[in-house]
Amino acid sequence: MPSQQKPFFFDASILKHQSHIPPHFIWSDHEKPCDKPPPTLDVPPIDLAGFLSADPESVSNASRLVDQACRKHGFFLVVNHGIDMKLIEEAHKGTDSFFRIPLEEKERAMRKPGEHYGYASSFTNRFSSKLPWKETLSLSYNADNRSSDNVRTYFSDTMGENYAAFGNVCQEYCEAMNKLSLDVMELLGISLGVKQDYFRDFFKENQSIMRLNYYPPCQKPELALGTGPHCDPTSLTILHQDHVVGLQVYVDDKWRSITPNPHAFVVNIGDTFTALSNGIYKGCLHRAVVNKTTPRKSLAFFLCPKTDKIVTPPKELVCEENPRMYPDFTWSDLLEFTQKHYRSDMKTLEAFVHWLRQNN
Ligand SMILES: O=C(O)CCC(=O)C(=O)O
Repeated sequence: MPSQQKPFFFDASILKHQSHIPPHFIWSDHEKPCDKPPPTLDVPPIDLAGFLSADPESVSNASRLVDQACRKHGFFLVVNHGIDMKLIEEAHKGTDSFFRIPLEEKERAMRKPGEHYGYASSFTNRFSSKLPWKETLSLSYNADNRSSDNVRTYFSDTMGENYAAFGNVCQEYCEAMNKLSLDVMELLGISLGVKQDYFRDFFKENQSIMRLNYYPPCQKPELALGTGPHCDPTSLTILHQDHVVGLQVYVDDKWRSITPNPHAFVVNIGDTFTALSNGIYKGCLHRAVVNKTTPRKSLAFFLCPKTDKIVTPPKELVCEENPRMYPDFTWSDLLEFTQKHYRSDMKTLEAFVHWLRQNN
């Protein structure tokens, strides 16, 4: 459980040069990154354009590959996804510029206690050990049409009009991720053998999160982690990495690297979808490592249900051989649990279910 001591101040522009890193960032021996980069994981690339063309062979191939990957480890790649490369490049460029501005300026968007959006570093973190070597900017995206401008507005309101252009890029990027994640939900509906539109409809009014991750160089990369080992508590993560290696996934009791590919999105199942699939699809333990010389960026879109929607599996996924594995809950309950009571790790879902049962 979290230690609630005073948080440590993280100014990346200073820390990235230090050869002695503060103890708050040092992980225990069994959790430290491997000495050499681990072998890569062969993640199946899913041809989304083929799937969306409704060509029977492409649909059957895509759903078979997704089904195998999600039963085993919960990770796959999507290629031919239709997202404009220029938009992806602009999102990376804007992210780079944002994190390079002085700390005082980034602090205008500082995440406030109890909120899950805004600028955060270990300075704002509620923990004081095993701190992640990174800075983040989290944005709240609401797919509901009535408030569809929320990302753009957030930037102008907190950072001022100079950030309007980047606000537009992030708004557009979220809208593109919203579309892509609903397409993937259709694929997951088919691969799980429920109605094709079931999960697309479930997530239509999603209240999701976009997170820009920035990992400054670290002079002791063998002691620190950019992001500690965790499974995402959200439903589906769509991640775009820049060209710098860093993402690792734990499969078959080993850490494996996921090689960056500018034309692909890395997709992974989160705890909420594991519960929705009645435990059939796994969320996978992953982490990010840092390096001595090159900053690394990743853009993560976390698809989440509308906060008050009941997370319960469709009846087709519950049977005598596979009885209900998790109680009903809402995303708002799980979000509260991870924001106030628990630091996301590989056991979040288990701990959450225990907490729910104790509190009901
Ligand atoms: O940066 C990465 O590759 C992983 C990021 C991640 O796991 C997260 O933001 O939860």
